[in-house]
Amino acid sequence: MCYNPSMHKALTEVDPEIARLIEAEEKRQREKIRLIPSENYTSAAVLEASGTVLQNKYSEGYPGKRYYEGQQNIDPIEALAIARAKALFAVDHANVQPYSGSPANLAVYLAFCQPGDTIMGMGLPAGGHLTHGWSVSITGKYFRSVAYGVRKETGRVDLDEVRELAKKEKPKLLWCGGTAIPRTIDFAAFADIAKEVGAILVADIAHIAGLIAGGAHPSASAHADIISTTTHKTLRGPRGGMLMCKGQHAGAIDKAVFPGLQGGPHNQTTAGIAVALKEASTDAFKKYAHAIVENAQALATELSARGYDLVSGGTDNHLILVDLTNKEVPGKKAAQALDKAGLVLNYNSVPFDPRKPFDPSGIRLGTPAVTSRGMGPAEMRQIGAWLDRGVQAARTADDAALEKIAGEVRELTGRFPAPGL
Ligand code: DSN
Repeated sequence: MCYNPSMHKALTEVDPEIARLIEAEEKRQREKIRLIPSENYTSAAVLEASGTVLQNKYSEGYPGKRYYEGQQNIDPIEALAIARAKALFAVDHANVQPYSGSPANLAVYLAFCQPGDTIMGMGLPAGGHLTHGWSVSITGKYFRSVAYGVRKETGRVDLDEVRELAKKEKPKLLWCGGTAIPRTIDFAAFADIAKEVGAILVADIAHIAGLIAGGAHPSASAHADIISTTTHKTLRGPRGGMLMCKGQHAGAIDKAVFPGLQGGPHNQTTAGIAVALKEASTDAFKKYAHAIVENAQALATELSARGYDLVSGGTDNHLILVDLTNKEVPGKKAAQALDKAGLVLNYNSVPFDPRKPFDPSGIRLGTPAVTSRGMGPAEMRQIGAWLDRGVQAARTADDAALEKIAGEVRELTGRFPAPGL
Protein backbone atom coordinates (compact mmCIF):
# COMPACT_ATOMS: atom_id res chain seq x y z
CA MET A 1 0.00 0.00 0.00
CA CYS A 2 3.07 2.25 0.07
CA TYR A 3 3.31 4.91 -2.64
CA ASN A 4 6.67 3.53 -3.70
CA PRO A 5 6.64 -0.25 -3.36
CA SER A 6 10.28 -0.73 -4.37
CA MET A 7 11.49 1.65 -1.67
CA HIS A 8 9.22 -0.05 0.77
CA LYS A 9 10.74 -3.43 -0.14
CA ALA A 10 14.26 -2.25 0.66
CA LEU A 11 13.10 -0.62 3.85
CA THR A 12 11.29 -3.75 4.99
CA GLU A 13 14.46 -5.78 4.47
CA VAL A 14 16.77 -3.32 6.22
CA ASP A 15 14.55 -2.01 8.99
CA PRO A 16 11.27 -3.87 9.37
CA GLU A 17 10.50 -2.00 12.58
CA ILE A 18 10.47 1.39 10.85
CA ALA A 19 8.74 -0.09 7.78
CA ARG A 20 5.93 -1.41 9.98
CA LEU A 21 5.48 1.97 11.65
CA ILE A 22 5.33 3.75 8.29
CA GLU A 23 2.73 1.25 7.10
CA ALA A 24 0.75 1.80 10.28
CA GLU A 25 0.88 5.56 9.70
CA GLU A 26 -0.35 5.05 6.11
CA LYS A 27 -3.26 3.02 7.50
CA ARG A 28 -4.03 5.71 10.07
CA GLN A 29 -4.03 8.43 7.40
CA ARG A 30 -6.21 6.27 5.16
CA GLU A 31 -8.81 5.25 7.74
CA LYS A 32 -9.24 8.35 9.87
CA ILE A 33 -10.83 11.68 9.09
CA ARG A 34 -7.97 14.15 9.44
CA LEU A 35 -9.23 17.56 10.50
CA ILE A 36 -6.04 19.22 11.76
CA PRO A 37 -6.15 22.42 9.68
CA SER A 38 -2.38 22.58 9.13
CA GLU A 39 -2.17 19.05 7.68
CA ASN A 40 -2.95 17.63 4.27
CA TYR A 41 -2.25 14.80 1.82
CA THR A 42 0.45 15.58 -0.74
CA SER A 43 0.14 14.04 -4.17
CA ALA A 44 2.03 10.91 -5.19
CA ALA A 45 4.11 13.15 -7.49
CA VAL A 46 5.20 15.37 -4.58
CA LEU A 47 5.99 12.33 -2.43
CA GLU A 48 8.07 10.84 -5.23
CA ALA A 49 10.04 14.05 -5.80
CA SER A 50 10.64 14.41 -2.05
CA GLY A 51 12.08 10.92 -1.59
CA THR A 52 14.88 10.95 -4.15
CA VAL A 53 18.67 10.99 -4.60
CA LEU A 54 18.48 14.79 -4.52
CA GLN A 55 18.89 14.42 -0.78
CA ASN A 56 22.46 13.16 -1.38
CA LYS A 57 23.63 16.54 -2.68
CA TYR A 58 25.03 19.57 -0.88
CA SER A 59 24.23 22.93 -2.51
CA GLU A 60 25.09 25.77 -0.14
CA GLY A 61 24.48 29.02 -1.99
CA TYR A 62 21.96 29.84 -4.69
CA PRO A 63 21.57 28.79 -8.34
CA GLY A 64 24.71 29.85 -10.24
CA LYS A 65 26.51 30.82 -6.98
CA ARG A 66 27.23 27.63 -5.04
CA TYR A 67 30.01 26.58 -2.72
CA TYR A 68 29.97 22.99 -4.03
CA GLU A 69 30.50 21.62 -7.54
CA GLY A 70 28.11 19.22 -9.27
CA GLN A 71 25.02 21.44 -9.39
CA GLN A 72 24.08 20.61 -13.02
CA ASN A 73 20.68 19.28 -11.94
CA ILE A 74 20.13 21.04 -8.63
CA ASP A 75 20.43 24.57 -10.07
CA PRO A 76 17.63 24.12 -12.62
CA ILE A 77 15.43 22.41 -10.02
CA GLU A 78 15.79 25.33 -7.60
CA ALA A 79 15.43 27.86 -10.43
CA LEU A 80 12.17 26.19 -11.47
CA ALA A 81 10.83 26.25 -7.91
CA ILE A 82 11.71 29.96 -7.63
CA ALA A 83 10.15 30.84 -10.99
CA ARG A 84 6.96 28.94 -10.14
CA ALA A 85 6.66 30.58 -6.71
CA LYS A 86 7.13 34.04 -8.25
CA ALA A 87 4.48 33.40 -10.90
CA LEU A 88 1.94 31.76 -8.59
CA PHE A 89 2.12 34.37 -5.83
CA ALA A 90 2.88 37.37 -8.10
CA VAL A 91 6.00 38.40 -6.18
CA ASP A 92 9.32 39.92 -7.28
CA HIS A 93 11.50 37.46 -5.42
CA ALA A 94 11.24 34.01 -3.83
CA ASN A 95 13.59 32.04 -1.62
CA VAL A 96 12.61 28.36 -1.46
CA GLN A 97 15.31 27.22 0.95
CA PRO A 98 13.87 27.74 4.47
CA TYR A 99 13.61 24.36 6.19
CA SER A 100 10.11 25.19 7.42
CA GLY A 101 7.98 28.05 8.75
CA SER A 102 9.86 28.81 11.97
CA PRO A 103 13.30 29.05 10.27
CA ALA A 104 11.71 31.18 7.54
CA ASN A 105 10.41 33.57 10.18
CA LEU A 106 13.72 33.62 12.03
CA ALA A 107 15.43 34.62 8.79
CA VAL A 108 13.11 37.63 8.58
CA TYR A 109 14.24 38.79 12.03
CA LEU A 110 17.86 38.27 11.05
CA ALA A 111 17.36 40.27 7.86
CA PHE A 112 15.81 43.33 9.48
CA CYS A 113 16.25 43.43 13.27
CA GLN A 114 18.86 43.71 15.96
CA PRO A 115 18.38 41.93 19.29
CA GLY A 116 16.23 44.09 21.55
CA ASP A 117 14.32 45.77 18.71
CA THR A 118 10.57 46.12 19.12
CA ILE A 119 8.44 43.79 17.03
CA MET A 120 4.69 43.29 17.00
CA GLY A 121 2.54 40.26 16.19
CA MET A 122 -0.69 38.56 17.09
CA GLY A 123 -0.50 36.91 20.51
CA LEU A 124 -0.45 33.12 20.56
CA PRO A 125 -3.69 32.78 22.57
CA ALA A 126 -5.48 35.01 20.05
CA GLY A 127 -4.38 32.85 17.10
CA GLY A 128 -0.85 34.08 16.31
CA HIS A 129 2.26 31.93 15.92
CA LEU A 130 5.03 31.31 18.46
CA THR A 131 7.56 32.95 16.15
CA HIS A 132 5.61 36.20 15.98
CA GLY A 133 7.17 37.19 19.31
CA TRP A 134 5.51 34.90 21.86
CA SER A 135 7.39 34.82 25.17
CA VAL A 136 8.59 31.18 25.14
CA SER A 137 9.98 31.51 21.60
CA ILE A 138 13.44 32.86 20.80
CA THR A 139 11.56 35.68 19.06
CA GLY A 140 10.00 36.74 22.36
CA LYS A 141 13.31 36.42 24.21
CA TYR A 142 15.68 38.21 21.81
CA PHE A 143 13.31 40.99 20.80
CA ARG A 144 11.00 43.35 22.65
CA SER A 145 7.72 41.87 21.63
CA VAL A 146 4.33 43.56 21.69
CA ALA A 147 1.20 41.47 21.07
CA TYR A 148 -2.16 42.42 19.64
CA GLY A 149 -5.23 40.24 20.01
CA VAL A 150 -8.86 39.94 19.01
CA ARG A 151 -11.92 41.65 20.43
CA LYS A 152 -13.74 39.59 23.04
CA GLU A 153 -17.20 40.29 21.57
CA THR A 154 -16.31 39.46 17.95
CA GLY A 155 -13.33 37.09 18.10
CA ARG A 156 -11.83 39.24 15.31
CA VAL A 157 -8.81 41.49 15.06
CA ASP A 158 -9.64 45.09 15.83
CA LEU A 159 -7.53 47.04 13.35
CA ASP A 160 -8.07 50.34 15.20
CA GLU A 161 -6.54 48.70 18.26
CA VAL A 162 -3.63 47.39 16.17
CA ARG A 163 -3.07 50.90 14.77
CA GLU A 164 -3.10 52.54 18.23
CA LEU A 165 -0.67 49.97 19.62
CA ALA A 166 1.63 50.24 16.59
CA LYS A 167 1.66 54.04 16.84
CA LYS A 168 2.58 53.82 20.52
CA GLU A 169 5.21 51.06 20.24
CA LYS A 170 6.73 51.82 16.80
CA PRO A 171 7.68 48.22 15.95
CA LYS A 172 10.35 47.49 13.39
CA LEU A 173 8.43 44.43 12.15
CA LEU A 174 4.67 44.04 12.09
CA TRP A 175 3.40 40.47 11.63
CA CYS A 176 -0.02 39.50 10.37
CA GLY A 177 -1.32 35.97 10.01
CA GLY A 178 -1.15 33.07 12.42
CA THR A 179 -2.27 29.55 13.27
CA ALA A 180 -5.83 29.81 14.54
CA ILE A 181 -7.47 32.61 12.56
CA PRO A 182 -10.84 31.62 11.06
CA ARG A 183 -11.35 34.93 9.26
CA THR A 184 -9.99 36.74 6.19
CA ILE A 185 -6.80 38.68 6.88
CA ASP A 186 -7.03 42.28 5.75
CA PHE A 187 -3.53 42.64 4.30
CA ALA A 188 -4.28 46.10 2.88
CA ALA A 189 -5.28 47.47 6.29
CA PHE A 190 -2.18 45.98 7.93
CA ALA A 191 -0.05 47.55 5.18
CA ASP A 192 -1.58 50.98 5.91
CA ILE A 193 -0.71 50.62 9.58
CA ALA A 194 2.82 49.43 8.82
CA LYS A 195 3.34 52.38 6.49
CA GLU A 196 2.02 54.83 9.07
CA VAL A 197 4.52 53.69 11.72
CA GLY A 198 7.44 52.86 9.40
CA ALA A 199 7.33 49.11 10.09
CA ILE A 200 8.13 46.28 7.71
CA LEU A 201 4.96 44.25 7.17
CA VAL A 202 5.44 40.49 7.23
CA ALA A 203 2.46 38.39 6.16
CA ASP A 204 2.72 34.85 7.48
CA ILE A 205 0.42 33.02 5.07
CA ALA A 206 1.45 29.49 6.12
CA HIS A 207 -2.12 28.37 6.77
CA ILE A 208 -3.74 30.01 3.78
CA ALA A 209 -1.04 29.81 1.07
CA GLY A 210 -3.09 27.28 -0.91
CA LEU A 211 -6.21 29.39 -0.59
CA ILE A 212 -4.32 32.43 -1.89
CA ALA A 213 -2.77 30.41 -4.73
CA GLY A 214 -6.23 29.16 -5.70
CA GLY A 215 -7.92 32.55 -5.42
CA ALA A 216 -9.99 31.64 -2.35
CA HIS A 217 -8.38 34.28 -0.09
CA PRO A 218 -7.11 37.77 -1.04
CA SER A 219 -3.44 37.91 -1.92
CA ALA A 220 -0.81 39.56 0.26
CA SER A 221 1.59 40.30 -2.58
CA ALA A 222 0.54 43.89 -3.28
CA HIS A 223 0.62 44.78 0.44
CA ALA A 224 3.26 42.90 2.42
CA ASP A 225 6.98 43.69 2.29
CA ILE A 226 7.73 40.09 3.11
CA ILE A 227 5.58 36.97 2.76
CA SER A 228 6.49 33.91 4.79
CA THR A 229 4.92 30.52 4.30
CA THR A 230 5.22 26.83 4.87
CA THR A 231 4.62 24.63 1.86
CA HIS A 232 2.77 21.66 3.37
CA LYS A 233 -0.53 23.02 4.64
CA THR A 234 -3.24 24.18 2.22
CA LEU A 235 -0.52 24.50 -0.45
CA ARG A 236 -0.21 20.68 -0.32
CA GLY A 237 3.54 20.41 -0.89
CA PRO A 238 6.31 18.76 1.12
CA ARG A 239 7.35 19.93 4.61
CA GLY A 240 9.23 23.13 3.84
CA GLY A 241 9.16 26.90 3.83
CA MET A 242 9.44 29.87 1.48
CA LEU A 243 10.07 33.58 1.79
CA MET A 244 8.81 35.95 -0.86
CA CYS A 245 9.33 39.67 -1.06
CA LYS A 246 9.54 42.89 -2.98
CA GLY A 247 12.69 43.24 -5.07
CA GLN A 248 14.31 45.75 -2.71
CA HIS A 249 14.43 43.15 0.09
CA ALA A 250 15.69 40.21 -2.01
CA GLY A 251 19.35 40.54 -1.03
CA ALA A 252 18.62 40.87 2.70
CA ILE A 253 16.30 37.85 2.68
CA ASP A 254 18.68 35.61 0.72
CA LYS A 255 21.63 36.57 2.92
CA ALA A 256 19.62 35.90 6.06
CA VAL A 257 18.55 32.40 4.94
CA PHE A 258 22.04 31.48 3.74
CA PRO A 259 24.63 32.02 5.14
CA GLY A 260 22.85 33.77 8.00
CA LEU A 261 20.73 30.97 9.40
CA GLN A 262 20.95 27.76 7.42
CA GLY A 263 23.45 25.54 5.66
CA GLY A 264 22.71 23.44 2.59
CA PRO A 265 19.16 23.48 1.26
CA HIS A 266 17.20 20.21 1.29
CA ASN A 267 17.17 19.65 -2.45
CA GLN A 268 14.66 16.81 -2.33
CA THR A 269 12.25 19.21 -0.63
CA THR A 270 12.99 21.93 -3.18
CA ALA A 271 11.97 19.49 -5.94
CA GLY A 272 8.80 18.59 -4.03
CA ILE A 273 8.00 22.29 -3.65
CA ALA A 274 8.51 22.84 -7.40
CA VAL A 275 6.07 20.02 -8.16
CA ALA A 276 3.51 21.29 -5.63
CA LEU A 277 3.73 24.80 -7.11
CA LYS A 278 3.10 23.38 -10.58
CA GLU A 279 0.06 21.51 -9.25
CA ALA A 280 -1.14 24.64 -7.43
CA SER A 281 -1.20 26.62 -10.68
CA THR A 282 -3.84 24.38 -12.27
CA ASP A 283 -7.59 24.94 -12.58
CA ALA A 284 -8.12 21.77 -10.54
CA PHE A 285 -6.25 23.38 -7.64
CA LYS A 286 -8.37 26.55 -7.90
CA LYS A 287 -11.46 24.35 -7.52
CA TYR A 288 -9.78 22.57 -4.61
CA ALA A 289 -9.04 25.86 -2.81
CA HIS A 290 -12.63 27.05 -3.15
CA ALA A 291 -13.94 23.64 -2.09
CA ILE A 292 -11.87 23.82 1.12
CA VAL A 293 -13.71 27.02 2.09
CA GLU A 294 -17.11 25.71 1.03
CA ASN A 295 -16.52 22.59 3.13
CA ALA A 296 -15.34 24.56 6.16
CA GLN A 297 -18.45 26.72 5.96
CA ALA A 298 -20.72 23.66 5.66
CA LEU A 299 -19.04 22.09 8.69
CA ALA A 300 -19.23 25.35 10.65
CA THR A 301 -22.93 25.70 9.86
CA GLU A 302 -23.58 22.13 11.02
CA LEU A 303 -21.68 22.67 14.27
CA SER A 304 -23.43 26.00 14.94
CA ALA A 305 -26.81 24.36 14.38
CA ARG A 306 -25.83 21.80 17.02
CA GLY A 307 -25.14 24.52 19.57
CA TYR A 308 -21.35 24.78 19.22
CA ASP A 309 -19.79 28.12 20.07
CA LEU A 310 -17.51 29.03 17.14
CA VAL A 311 -14.91 31.73 17.75
CA SER A 312 -15.95 34.72 15.57
CA GLY A 313 -19.19 32.89 14.80
CA GLY A 314 -17.96 30.93 11.78
CA THR A 315 -15.21 30.84 9.19
CA ASP A 316 -14.08 32.53 5.97
CA ASN A 317 -11.29 30.06 5.28
CA HIS A 318 -10.22 26.48 5.99
CA LEU A 319 -10.26 26.66 9.80
CA ILE A 320 -12.82 26.48 12.60
CA LEU A 321 -12.06 27.25 16.24
CA VAL A 322 -14.61 25.94 18.74
CA ASP A 323 -15.00 26.95 22.38
CA LEU A 324 -16.35 23.83 24.11
CA THR A 325 -17.11 25.54 27.44
CA ASN A 326 -20.88 25.34 26.89
CA LYS A 327 -20.55 21.61 26.08
CA GLU A 328 -18.90 21.02 29.46
CA VAL A 329 -15.92 19.13 27.97
CA PRO A 330 -12.40 20.60 27.92
CA GLY A 331 -10.65 20.65 24.54
CA LYS A 332 -8.02 18.05 25.34
CA LYS A 333 -10.51 15.50 26.66
CA ALA A 334 -12.67 16.05 23.57
CA ALA A 335 -9.74 15.81 21.14
CA GLN A 336 -8.47 12.58 22.73
CA ALA A 337 -11.93 11.00 22.65
CA LEU A 338 -12.53 12.12 19.06
CA ASP A 339 -9.24 10.54 18.00
CA LYS A 340 -10.61 7.21 19.28
CA ALA A 341 -13.67 7.88 17.13
CA GLY A 342 -11.46 8.32 14.04
CA LEU A 343 -11.80 12.12 13.98
CA VAL A 344 -8.38 13.76 14.37
CA LEU A 345 -8.14 17.42 15.38
CA ASN A 346 -6.25 19.70 17.79
CA TYR A 347 -7.10 20.81 21.27
CA ASN A 348 -6.47 24.54 21.20
CA SER A 349 -6.69 27.67 23.31
CA VAL A 350 -9.49 30.05 22.47
CA PRO A 351 -9.11 33.83 22.86
CA PHE A 352 -9.29 34.85 26.55
CA ASP A 353 -9.12 31.20 27.54
CA PRO A 354 -9.24 30.81 31.33
CA ARG A 355 -7.61 27.36 30.99
CA LYS A 356 -3.91 26.56 30.38
CA PRO A 357 -2.60 25.94 26.80
CA PHE A 358 -1.88 22.27 27.60
CA ASP A 359 -5.47 21.72 28.72
CA PRO A 360 -7.44 24.46 26.99
CA SER A 361 -11.14 25.10 26.37
CA GLY A 362 -11.24 24.64 22.63
CA ILE A 363 -10.61 22.51 19.60
CA ARG A 364 -9.23 23.59 16.21
CA LEU A 365 -10.27 21.83 13.04
CA GLY A 366 -10.23 22.38 9.30
CA THR A 367 -10.97 20.96 5.90
CA PRO A 368 -7.79 20.87 3.73
CA ALA A 369 -7.22 17.12 4.09
CA VAL A 370 -10.83 15.94 3.79
CA THR A 371 -11.23 18.15 0.71
CA SER A 372 -8.12 16.55 -0.82
CA ARG A 373 -10.01 13.23 -0.52
CA GLY A 374 -12.87 14.69 -2.58
CA MET A 375 -15.35 14.99 0.28
CA GLY A 376 -18.00 17.70 -0.04
CA PRO A 377 -20.69 19.50 1.98
CA ALA A 378 -22.79 16.33 2.48
CA GLU A 379 -19.80 14.60 4.10
CA MET A 380 -19.12 17.73 6.18
CA ARG A 381 -22.65 17.54 7.62
CA GLN A 382 -22.03 13.89 8.48
CA ILE A 383 -18.69 14.78 10.09
CA GLY A 384 -20.43 17.52 12.10
CA ALA A 385 -22.93 14.94 13.39
CA TRP A 386 -20.10 12.56 14.35
CA LEU A 387 -18.20 15.34 16.09
CA ASP A 388 -21.30 16.12 18.12
CA ARG A 389 -21.83 12.46 19.07
CA GLY A 390 -18.12 12.19 19.89
CA VAL A 391 -18.13 15.24 22.17
CA GLN A 392 -21.16 13.86 23.99
CA ALA A 393 -19.40 10.50 24.34
CA ALA A 394 -16.31 12.31 25.66
CA ARG A 395 -18.42 13.93 28.36
CA THR A 396 -19.90 10.60 29.46
CA ALA A 397 -16.65 8.62 28.84
CA ASP A 398 -18.64 6.30 26.55
CA ASP A 399 -15.91 4.33 24.74
CA ALA A 400 -18.44 2.04 23.04
CA ALA A 401 -20.06 5.06 21.38
CA LEU A 402 -16.64 6.27 20.21
CA GLU A 403 -15.84 2.86 18.71
CA LYS A 404 -19.18 2.81 16.92
CA ILE A 405 -18.38 6.19 15.33
CA ALA A 406 -14.90 4.92 14.35
CA GLY A 407 -16.53 2.07 12.42
CA GLU A 408 -18.82 4.46 10.57
CA VAL A 409 -15.84 6.74 9.84
CA ARG A 410 -13.91 3.81 8.32
CA GLU A 411 -16.85 3.06 6.07
CA LEU A 412 -16.82 6.66 4.77
CA THR A 413 -13.04 6.97 4.37
CA GLY A 414 -13.06 3.68 2.44
CA ARG A 415 -15.14 5.45 -0.21
CA PHE A 416 -12.80 8.48 -0.46
CA PRO A 417 -9.23 7.38 -1.29
CA ALA A 418 -6.57 9.81 -0.12
CA PRO A 419 -4.02 11.23 -2.60
CA GLY A 420 -0.56 9.72 -2.32
CA LEU A 421 -1.62 6.62 -0.38
N1 DSN B 1 2.23 23.87 13.69
C1 DSN B 1 1.51 24.75 12.82
C2 DSN B 1 0.05 24.63 12.99
O1 DSN B 1 -0.40 23.54 13.31
O2 DSN B 1 -0.67 25.58 12.80
C3 DSN B 1 1.98 26.14 13.00
O3 DSN B 1 3.34 26.18 13.10
